[in-house]
Amino acid sequence: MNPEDEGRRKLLKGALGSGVMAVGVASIPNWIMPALAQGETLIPFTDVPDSYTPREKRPGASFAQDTRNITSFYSRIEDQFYVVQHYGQPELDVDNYTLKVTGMVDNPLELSLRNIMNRNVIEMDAGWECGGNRNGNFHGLVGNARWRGINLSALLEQAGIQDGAKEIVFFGGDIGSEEIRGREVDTAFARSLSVDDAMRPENMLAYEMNGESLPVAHGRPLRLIVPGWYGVSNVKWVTQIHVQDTRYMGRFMGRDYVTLKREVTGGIERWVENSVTTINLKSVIIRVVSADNQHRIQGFVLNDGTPLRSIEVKIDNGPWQTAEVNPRSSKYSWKLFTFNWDNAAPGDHTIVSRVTDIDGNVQPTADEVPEKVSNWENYAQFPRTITI
Ligand SMILES: Nc1nc2c(c(=O)[nH]1)N[C@H]1C(S)=C(S)[C@@H](COP(=O)(O)O)O[C@H]1N2
Ligand SMILES: [Mo]
Repeated sequence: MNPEDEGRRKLLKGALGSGVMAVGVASIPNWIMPALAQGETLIPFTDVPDSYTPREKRPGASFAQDTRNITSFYSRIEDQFYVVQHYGQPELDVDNYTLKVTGMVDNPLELSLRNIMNRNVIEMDAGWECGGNRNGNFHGLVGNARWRGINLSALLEQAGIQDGAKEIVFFGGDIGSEEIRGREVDTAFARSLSVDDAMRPENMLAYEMNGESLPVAHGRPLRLIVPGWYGVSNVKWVTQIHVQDTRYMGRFMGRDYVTLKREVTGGIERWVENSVTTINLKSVIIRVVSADNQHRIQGFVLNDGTPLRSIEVKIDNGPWQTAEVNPRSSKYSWKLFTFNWDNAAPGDHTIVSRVTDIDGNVQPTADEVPEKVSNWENYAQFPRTITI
């Protein structure tokens, strides 16, 4: 089935009243899809350098999408959903593929893809960004898709996690050579979760994306999805799940994707380092369109799944004004928003968005985010400039 239709049907089934979003949908917005409607034109951002042309999505390569061209709730695999990997893209032999569950479990498992596909099927909309997404590429390391696969906690329950287990490590089938203390060693991409985090009921192992079997670039045949967490958690090409009683300190937990920032720790100010985990509350304006003298500002929101209170837009030195949220949004999808900008005056403008969740957390300005040395977790408000 066309995922768009599927999404629309789900919406009709009552996503509006599901309470997933705390944002009020007082009136049905005049758009459901943010695609350029007929007669709409894109107003160029003046903050985008003339030289900026994102590369096309190519086999084997990383890819950032052009956020000005986000056209649908589900990011198309061919040219929209971003791609990042650190050791290249392995082409695993799907016929002989096995997923091993090893370590501190009562019943070690070894499952073929067929075994996996015979388990209970779950589906979920989830969107995320790379922890290294940033203003420079207009936050193009982002995507939202419909995923189909199996429930992780059910698999772990079947394996039977033993008392004393602390962490669950997810190893990818991609192996890279790392120089560590002057020595070349082969290591697999891997990320770990605490047992509690791994047992969250929403985690899944996915073998389909937008109704297609998982493409090589996105982890064929199986990837982990930890909804509400940065992309790095979503291990592609998973071949082994290992349960252990020590912390896993591989490159992507202990050295890379580690945010170094200044924080007050128990009353004492310190520089602290933390592994990138849950997605910080963030909104980004992706485009401004016009039709018949009416302007619209559109963007996306990502967070850890906490329901939202509001998404607002500010034009120049005006007040914060409420934007409308795409009612197809769900807990872990991205939330596309639109703001109808009436009577936009000709001239230069600065526009910015901010999102607030129901716990009262507000997306901070660049001056308000904690002082940070590393380039991970860029979630400050992102002012854009345009000329009408
Ligand atoms: N096995 C493996 N999984 C991986 C990676 C990797 O290098 N190897 N990169 C991670 C990072 S940093 C990101 S941002 C996401 C990107 O997922 P995507 O390419 O499907 O968009 O995959 C994650 N999973
Ligand atoms: Mo990433």
